Amino acid sequence: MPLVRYRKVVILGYRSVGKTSLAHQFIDGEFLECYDPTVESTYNKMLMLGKDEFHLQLVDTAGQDEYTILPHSFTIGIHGYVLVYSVTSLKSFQVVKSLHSKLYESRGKTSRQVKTDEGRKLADSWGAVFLESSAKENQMTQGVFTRIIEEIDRVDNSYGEQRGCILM
Ligand SMILES: Nc1nc2c(ncn2[C@@H]2O[C@H](COP(=O)(O)OP(=O)(O)OP(=O)(O)O)[C@@H](O)[C@H]2O)c(=O)[nH]1
Ligand SMILES: [Mg+2]
Repeated sequence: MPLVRYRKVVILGYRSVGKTSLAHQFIDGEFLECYDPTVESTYNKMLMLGKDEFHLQLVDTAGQDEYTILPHSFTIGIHGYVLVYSVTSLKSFQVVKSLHSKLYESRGKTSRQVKTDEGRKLADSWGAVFLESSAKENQMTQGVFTRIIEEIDRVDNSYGEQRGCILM
C-alpha cells in the first residue's frame, strides 16, 4: 500500500484578494460571489498526483498586511505557501513582497542542523527504512508507525519462523 504523504499549505495575502475563493474553487469547484471575511479555516483534501497520494491540509487565513506578525502556526511545520495578490490592487502586490520577506526571515530562525538526506544516508547505511517526521504532523507520524508494523510483517513473512528486529 503506498504511503499517503501529508502536505500542509498556507494561503497568505492581503484581505479580500480572493484567498478563500481560490481555496473554495479548488476544493468545491465553484466560484463564490459573496464576500465573507475569513477568520481562519482549514480544508482537507486527498489527491492523487500520478501514482502518489497526498493528504493536503490547506489553511485559509485572515488577510494580512505589512504590519502583520505571522504566528508560529504559519511558519512551523508548513510545506508550502500560496501568496495571493489581486491584479486590481497594487497594495496587495506590495503585501505579498512583505510576506515573502517575513517568511524568508523566519526560515532562517528555524535552525535545522541535520539535512533530510543525511538522515536517509544513515538509515541506508544501516539497511533501515527512513522517514522524517515531526510530532506536529499527524499524517507523517501515523506513517512512521504503520510503516514499522508493515516492515515487521514483511520480514516475518519472508523469514517464516525466524524472528528479527526491525529498525527505523
Ligand atoms: N472578479 C473577481 N472577483 C474575485 C476573484 N476572486 C475573488 N473575488 C471576489 O472578491 C471578494 C473577496 O474574495 P475572498 O475570496 O473572500 O477574499 P479573501 O482574500 O479570502 O478575503 P479575506 O478572507 O478577508 O482575507 C469576493 O466577493 C469574491 O467573489 C476573481 O478572481 N475575480
Ligand atoms: Mg477569506
